Amino acid sequence: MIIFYICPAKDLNMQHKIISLDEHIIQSQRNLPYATGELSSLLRDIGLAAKIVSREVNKAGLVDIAGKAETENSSGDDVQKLDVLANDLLISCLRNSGECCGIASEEEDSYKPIKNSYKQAKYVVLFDPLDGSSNIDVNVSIGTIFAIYRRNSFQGDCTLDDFLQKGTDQVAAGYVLYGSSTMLVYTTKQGVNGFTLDPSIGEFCLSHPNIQVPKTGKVYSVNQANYNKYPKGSQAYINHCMEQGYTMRYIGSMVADVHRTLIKGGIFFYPGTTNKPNGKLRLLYECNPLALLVEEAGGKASNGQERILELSPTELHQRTPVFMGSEEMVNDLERLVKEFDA
Ligand code: AHM
Ligand code: MG
Repeated sequence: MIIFYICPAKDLNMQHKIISLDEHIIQSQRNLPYATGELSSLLRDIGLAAKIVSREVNKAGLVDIAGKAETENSSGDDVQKLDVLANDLLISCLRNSGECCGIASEEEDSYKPIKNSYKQAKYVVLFDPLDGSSNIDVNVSIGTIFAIYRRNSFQGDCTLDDFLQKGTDQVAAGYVLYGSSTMLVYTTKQGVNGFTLDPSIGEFCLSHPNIQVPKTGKVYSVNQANYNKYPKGSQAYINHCMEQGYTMRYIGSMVADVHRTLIKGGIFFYPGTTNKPNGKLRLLYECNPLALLVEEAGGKASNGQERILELSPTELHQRTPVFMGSEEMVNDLERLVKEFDA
């Protein structure tokens, strides 16, 4: 859909061509000679789910919806009511899309096949429906993260192997940030584009075309309170950041911290700790999709030794240490990890 946006007040005589998310998805599909439209349709349905989740997040303070749901997810974290709602909304949008044969979610112990009576859908979707859940109750940015893969099983119900693919096999990935405005950022491996939700027309409009991560930056983002639990290499890198006079920013919502890193440069990291050697963040639906976006935008994403996207997953809810952002900063980190944690 092409929208001509009439600017208010002083800009009354100016008309800007706004490119909506749906229009962008369709245009990108035209660049792929063998595209069938199925992935585009799936992405549009995720966009729709994002708008509904955004609406619910924005009224969280108004209705009795925020707060704990008195359950724990498979990783033992408290589950908030909005997490459950976002999870259910995404599943129902993906079920209705007809293009998705299975989902895996941070909020589900196991993957869920989706049956389609009229066609054999090609794609599986992995997501964290509402990441940064400890920030829900305090009106701080949270996000949805998603990764899309082509199934590698041939027929019938999808299998665990369809989900345990390397990050390099993703066909698309993205996130939705529920912040001071709602943004959807996605890639189909043809660059990274960001869209801001205009609530007055209910459309995601292209606001950040072709996002590029600056090669270096001056912001590091880590939970420094865990310093004494980090391996020597990560400690040495934090010391290096302080010696260089870098600024520290840590929101505690990975989507928001990585979004800032994509736009302004810097490094976001969550190393292993003495009690959790693989850290906290999940490979399949947190680290891989964000690593694909960061790499597609010219940055780097590593577990300290190798590319996040090259890791071979063995479990749905697997965790990994993660370091991502400006290439030069991740290179510095990797050098120190090699020197101190060999
Ligand atoms: P969640 O999936 O339970 O919300 O946890 C993931 C979040 C990330 O968004 C964030 O980077 C990290 O947990 C913060 O963890 P910590 O409070 O240990 O620093
Ligand atoms: Mg999460």
